[in-house]
Amino acid sequence: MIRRPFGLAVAQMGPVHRADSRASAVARLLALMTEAASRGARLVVFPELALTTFFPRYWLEDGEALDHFYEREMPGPETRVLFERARDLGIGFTLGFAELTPRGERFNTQILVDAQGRIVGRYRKIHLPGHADHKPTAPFQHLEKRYFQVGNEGFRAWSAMDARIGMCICNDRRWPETFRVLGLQSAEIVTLGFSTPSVNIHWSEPPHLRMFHHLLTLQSGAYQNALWVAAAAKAGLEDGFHMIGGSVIVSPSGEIMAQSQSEDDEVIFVNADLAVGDRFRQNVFNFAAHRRPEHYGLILERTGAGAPLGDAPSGGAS
Ligand code: CDT
Repeated sequence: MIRRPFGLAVAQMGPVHRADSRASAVARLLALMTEAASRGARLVVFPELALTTFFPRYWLEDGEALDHFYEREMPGPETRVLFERARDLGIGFTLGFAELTPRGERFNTQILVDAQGRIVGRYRKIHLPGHADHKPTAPFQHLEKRYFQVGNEGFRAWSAMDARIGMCICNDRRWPETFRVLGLQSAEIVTLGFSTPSVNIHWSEPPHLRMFHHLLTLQSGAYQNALWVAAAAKAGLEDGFHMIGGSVIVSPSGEIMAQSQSEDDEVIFVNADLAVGDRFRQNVFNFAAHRRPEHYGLILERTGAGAPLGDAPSGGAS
């Protein structure tokens, strides 16, 4: 089978502190983009909420202190240079940021920008973790349910840069439906920006499971849907709050082909052969040949887990 090489880079960011300016974040993104291009990347993946600190950890009243973290236009005065540099370097990118629309809607958003500097795709995060209420005794907040609405544009893949590219954000990776809906659009690459606190505020999770589950979701999502996954962390200690690193590029085999070594700004790169996905799509996960959606009805009918179907009067073995 003919190889289909695609230069794929992930740009991890170290901490962005609350007092750091947009301009300093953008300068770091430009340096990472330039390095990715010099290594042969056609696409570089940036983290979730890459332009600011991970502000959902703070309880903020409505008003300027909160609005400060959102972008009202994209590109805007401070981000336009990213689009111009991408066009000059001939590299595409994905970028995560907080979006405030003209109608006042707030989304946790990621855009796909092609090598001509044009926005060709937009994803608004669907699985919003955390809570909406103030938890004053918690070590920190996770207020995505307060600061963002559920994304209203679905999971979509786009034909761009000679590939089919889908996007998702952080907590989305823990839900297999995310990757399946993108796999059913023949996505070849799924990009993901993430910011994962090393402490789970919901329960006393054994610390080693944080990285294990992160990688498990990406590797299984890649394998079960025959696609490349490129995942970019915002990592390290942001004003004393720690986030895991573990930026990776995963092959459709489920193998990790590159992984970050630091919790700082760092580029990882793989010359990804998209034909590997073609082989897995044809020989292992040939959806058209083997899927049985007539038996998957509960996935659409139920949100939470309910009673066993076998308990229903007609549900027992005969
Ligand atoms: N940013 C994000 O989605 N983080 C979540 C943490 C959830 S803990 C409340 C994650 O799944 O990594």
